[in-house]
Amino acid sequence: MSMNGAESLVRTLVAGGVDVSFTNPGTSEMHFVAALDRVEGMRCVLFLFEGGATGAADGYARMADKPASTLLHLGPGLGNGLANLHNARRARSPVVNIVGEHATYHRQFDAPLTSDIESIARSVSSWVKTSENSRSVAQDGAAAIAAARAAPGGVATLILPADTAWGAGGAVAETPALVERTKASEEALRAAADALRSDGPAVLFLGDRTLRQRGLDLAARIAAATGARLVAQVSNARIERGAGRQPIERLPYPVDIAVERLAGAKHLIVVGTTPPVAFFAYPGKPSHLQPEDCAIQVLADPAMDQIDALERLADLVGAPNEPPRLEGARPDVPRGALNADTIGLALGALMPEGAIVCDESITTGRNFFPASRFSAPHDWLQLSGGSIGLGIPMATGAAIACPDRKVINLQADGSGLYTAQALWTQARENLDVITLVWANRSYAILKAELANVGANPGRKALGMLSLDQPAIDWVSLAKGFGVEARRVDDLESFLTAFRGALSRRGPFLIEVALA
Ligand SMILES: Cc1ncc(C[n+]2csc(CCOP(=O)(O)OP(=O)(O)O)c2C)c(N)n1
Repeated sequence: MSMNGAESLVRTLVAGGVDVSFTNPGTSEMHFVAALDRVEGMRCVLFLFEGGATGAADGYARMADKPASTLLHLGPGLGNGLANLHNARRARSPVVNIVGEHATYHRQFDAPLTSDIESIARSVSSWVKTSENSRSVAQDGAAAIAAARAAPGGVATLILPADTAWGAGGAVAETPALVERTKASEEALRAAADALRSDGPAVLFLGDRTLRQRGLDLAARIAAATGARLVAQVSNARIERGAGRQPIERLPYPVDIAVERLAGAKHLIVVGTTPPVAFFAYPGKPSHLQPEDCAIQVLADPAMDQIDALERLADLVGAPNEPPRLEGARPDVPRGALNADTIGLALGALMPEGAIVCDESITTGRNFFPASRFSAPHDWLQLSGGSIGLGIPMATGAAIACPDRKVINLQADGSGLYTAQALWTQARENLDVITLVWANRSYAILKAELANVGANPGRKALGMLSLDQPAIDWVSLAKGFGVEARRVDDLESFLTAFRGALSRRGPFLIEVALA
């Protein structure tokens, strides 16, 4: 069948399992948009800012375990989407990142939207290619899917000159099969087992696939046999947790407390992540979080088969066949004042089974984790790359990946304002997302950071961290984007509003007054 390049690409994407496209297109992508219309099986979701589309692609990939595509408009559109592609890269989310470009023969004329797209793409992409013609574009699309899915998962940027889309002679290409992950070496396994058996406290430092139920069960069995502690990074792409699942502690964000948590550790066995480092350098504080004399063994890096490594390690250390059974109850519905502690308890008490928690809480959520230890089983997704403005888009993508599950987005107000227009996409697609906005009307974390870096803030410096003049009205904002909303300023009304939002479907936003 003869078709243009764009159509051959869309058909290749669908055949390769990429059947959602998060888009903000322009003129150079019009043939792709037209092809989306002609091809069955591709769901297209419009965002009003590219950071929404890229953050949604991240959230989608974390929950679907496969890539969606984006569709962005040349270098400027890609630039707008870059911060959340950075977060996707840090989460090791597979993303087929499609960027339109001027027709090949037009580029030489340096038209207004011309820029060096490949250079912009490179900093966040594991694979970058500009298609050359309409006959090879489908092959490039198949290669992009394979590259995005290649372990550990990454952003594959396919740049699509307009004439490769409208030119004729396209044919559907087959996506190459997934390459199997490499296995941990016998040597690394023995070193890890020796470390676990030797004197001195050991930490199993876990990330990526080991934070799903299977990995955590294995890790808990190893811990039961060896006394090792299970610890995860500050921020993780996805943790499966709640009743019936094995708990894991996360390193805290503040350097001093993180260093304290790892104090005394003699061995750190790393699986599915990299050794812990501080988010930032601070005068007089270390960059590494583990003690100087702590030996590090990397058993399996994120690209490797982490579950196989844990299975073999469990055998080697003679781990019990079953993980420990841990009994506990979710917290009671709290009473009293509305603050971060009571909100954490309310979440722990009311979170429904299968909830997907998207956590961009920043300071308000620092202590939420323990209260949901025994909540109904759920997933917890964090801001893995530290680039704020992910929460609302990530929740949107997660809701598209898992339409039968409740998404609860824990959203700090300052961060939410980077990409608030993704609420409109939630309304347009009628997605089942509750957004809880922590309206402290400040960049609270940065007030603490001023002190941490040893700066001496004056009135002007503090003014850079306040969002209260004028106060931002989230209820009006949400309603303007078509999302029902309500503001609460005491615990009773929070509980009523949250219960109400849980009992209905569709997007709802609660502005929680914390200032
Ligand atoms: C893209 C990006 N821009 C700026 C920053 C710097 N930054 C980190 S936290 C923060 C403010 C967070 O404020 P808010 O979301 O309201 O959370 P709070 O600190 O009040 O809990 C800023 C501006 C960042 N991390 N990423």
